[in-house]
Amino acid sequence: MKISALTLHSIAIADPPLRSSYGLHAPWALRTIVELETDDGVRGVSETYGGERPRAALEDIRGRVVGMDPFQLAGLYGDINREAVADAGVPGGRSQEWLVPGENPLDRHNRTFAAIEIACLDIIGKATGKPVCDVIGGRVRNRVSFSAYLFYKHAGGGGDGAYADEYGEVLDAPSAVRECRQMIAQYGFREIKLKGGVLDPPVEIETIRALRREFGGGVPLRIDPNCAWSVDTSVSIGELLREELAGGGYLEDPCPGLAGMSEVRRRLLAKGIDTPLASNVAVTSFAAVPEAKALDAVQIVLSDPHYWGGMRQVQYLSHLCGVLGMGLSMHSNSHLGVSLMAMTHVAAACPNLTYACDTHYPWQTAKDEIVAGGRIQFVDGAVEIPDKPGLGVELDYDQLARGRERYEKVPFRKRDDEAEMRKHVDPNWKRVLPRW
Ligand code: GKR
Ligand code: MG
Repeated sequence: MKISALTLHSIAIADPPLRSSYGLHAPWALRTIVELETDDGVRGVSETYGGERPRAALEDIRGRVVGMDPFQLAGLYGDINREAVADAGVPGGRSQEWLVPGENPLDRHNRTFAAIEIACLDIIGKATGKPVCDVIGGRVRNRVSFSAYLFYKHAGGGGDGAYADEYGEVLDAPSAVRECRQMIAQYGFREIKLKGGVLDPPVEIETIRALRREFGGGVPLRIDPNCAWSVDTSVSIGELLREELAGGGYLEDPCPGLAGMSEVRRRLLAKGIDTPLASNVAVTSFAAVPEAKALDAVQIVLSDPHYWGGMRQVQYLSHLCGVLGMGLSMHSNSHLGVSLMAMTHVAAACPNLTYACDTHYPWQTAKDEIVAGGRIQFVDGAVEIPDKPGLGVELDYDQLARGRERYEKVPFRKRDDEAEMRKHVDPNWKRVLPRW
């Protein structure tokens, strides 16, 4: 079996005006849909970051991919990563602090490989009649839980204005509770993540407290300010939210850098507060994991097949975290159903992944979904592994064509939340870390 064609579809999907410490989401998020076809007519698909650079990186390896056997992934990984070995040897040197996901040059090879690997695994699954999670070693769960991923947001549904604004403006604690109630009613989520680092800390503290009052102690809570707090602020918020973040919750990337997180941890432990610290910013590569462990800076690593180098690398990460006594969760970015299924399959095959995964899926709509049959269904906050080979999804080519048309109309080719913030909220806005 050989890959005979590689097709790239650059698409744009509506994205509401969500806030984070990076700034503001643009009305459109960009994605690339990767399609591979084999000489015997099997098609595999994956979804990755959008815009010019991710597409160009995939174009660069077209010659290496077309003609290869989709089962021979280790050789491809080696070839793509050859020049990245020196980068990977810099512990902590690949931090994501200042870069939106998908824009870290040091992840570029992992991102490119992942997009091909996932489509190849879809092909392998279809060729062998097995779901991807069983191809990569076997599932340890049939259903993968996701969390209600809350964002503070401005009013508006994103896109060209023709998208419904399901959640309205969310810029205080009561509206965040309302947003969460709506999301839980629709998807049944049983864990909650709040994207923080947006409003003054007292408002975010009150939001977490209000969520706890509303949903009770049985629903774990986590907050992720993407490094917007200083060490002192992180420690005092850790103290103030000690009860709310206990019982399966965590504090995600409160401040910049492993040294800062290590200090936060030390000072919280000294006060008898054992809230785990999680990260998808300070730890984005294998090289950073031992340092994070040695400093006790991070107790839970957020994996992501899109930039950790695909599904098998996430499984290796799961194993490494297990060996080091660290927990594993999963990070997300604005995405459609193909990414959701890739995340679901790999999460199903990671024994050490015990937290509900992040997903931005509620922020996208049926109007833009490119999976045949429409939106992926959640039951009780979880996605079930479909009883189908491969990822279990096919493309809707009409929807894909609409996504490509939208992409042609979008005036930018790269996510820039700071620029959006200046355009729509405050012309003088600058990202400052830490801000509080
Ligand atoms: O979508 O604005 C966002 C998030 O802030 C995203 O870019 C982060 O990478 O969700 C992510 C996180 O957990 O840090
Ligand atoms: Mg995060």
